[in-house]
Amino acid sequence: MNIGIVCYPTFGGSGVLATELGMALADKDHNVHFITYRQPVRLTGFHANMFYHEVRVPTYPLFDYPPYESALSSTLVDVVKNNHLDLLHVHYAIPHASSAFMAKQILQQENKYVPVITTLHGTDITLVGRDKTYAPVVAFSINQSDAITAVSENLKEETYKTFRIEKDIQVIYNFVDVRRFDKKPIDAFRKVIAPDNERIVMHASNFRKIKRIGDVIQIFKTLNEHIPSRLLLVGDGPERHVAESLCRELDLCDAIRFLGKQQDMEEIFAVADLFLLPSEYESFGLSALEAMAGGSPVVATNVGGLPEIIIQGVNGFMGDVGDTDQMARYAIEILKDESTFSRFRDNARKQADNFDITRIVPQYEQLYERLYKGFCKGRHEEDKIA
Ligand code: GMT
Repeated sequence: MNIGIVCYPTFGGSGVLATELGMALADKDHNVHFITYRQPVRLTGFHANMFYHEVRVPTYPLFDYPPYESALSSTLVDVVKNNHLDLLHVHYAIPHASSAFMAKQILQQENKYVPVITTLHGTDITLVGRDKTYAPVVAFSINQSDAITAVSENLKEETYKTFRIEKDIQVIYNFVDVRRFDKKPIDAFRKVIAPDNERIVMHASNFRKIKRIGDVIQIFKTLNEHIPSRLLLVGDGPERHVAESLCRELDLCDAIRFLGKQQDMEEIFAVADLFLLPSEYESFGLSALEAMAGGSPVVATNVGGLPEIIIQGVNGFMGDVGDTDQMARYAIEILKDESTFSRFRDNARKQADNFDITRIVPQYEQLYERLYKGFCKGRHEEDKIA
């Protein structure tokens, strides 16, 4: 099939998932066209079946806000027509679902039909999407999609609670390429970070308020008082300066390393012993799944879709939002001795297997097939009537 993928090209989970999906589909002989305003961060290397189309958003002195949504719709029309795309799969509703709807309408006027799939990722529903500035457009464009998927049962429920959605939402969980993440740690890297064999704890995110970076540091502080440890903070974002100040205030600068945005996440996950994700909300928590694939148990909050991947006391623990003492106790429980730690570690890897790329990507392919066939049938019937 010829598939168009629209996503944010940044380090956020929705862009990562969309890029990994596109690369997996290209490996399975589909032609995949990424349509984004910048090359997606995880889109690396050459692939014969993969194409990249940049959305150019020209500026003009009149525009305080260049109209990205219109530029995206026009680019979609162009790419669909010139590359004979069979469907468009947009990730993150805002503004991708409404741009795709507009493109579909334009194409229909020229008797070209292209089904649109919208995958909901999280804050497009639970935070930004429900803001009344966007809500009517979000609800309308989701309802206009030919298929809607959500990355967890929790997000599906949240979507039905937030908007009047008249269609079925199919849950297709996020996935991880277990083979890629199951790496041997690079000894030299471990030695540099933890020269005295300290435990290595990790957090990775876009450092927004919802991630509660302060809680990551507080949990780490208590853990480090009981079990000598080092904390790796991967990523960047608006809360980074808050995190840096807190490290200084708590006199933890020597124990915490800010690694910034990183490409080779699997190398970093491989040296980690524990992953922390004390977020206010996570629709799924893709970074937690990638951590598990790398063999790290997870201590997180019991919110959103996290209970769908973390099994309490088996591959990690969940505590209440903000209860850093409890989450620190959980971290200590996991790392207290080698046999407990290795049990958690094995269970984390086993759970990642349940979300392996080979199990999840076929679900998207089946959805594409179903839609494509339905669309062809509809078109055929319309032709007969005409
Ligand atoms: O908030 C982020 O971490 C980024 C955001 C995104 O859309 O890029 O992530 C959301 O989508 C991810 C991929 O489906 C999920 O794993 C994250 O849990 C979700 N984030 C939130 O719900 C806060």
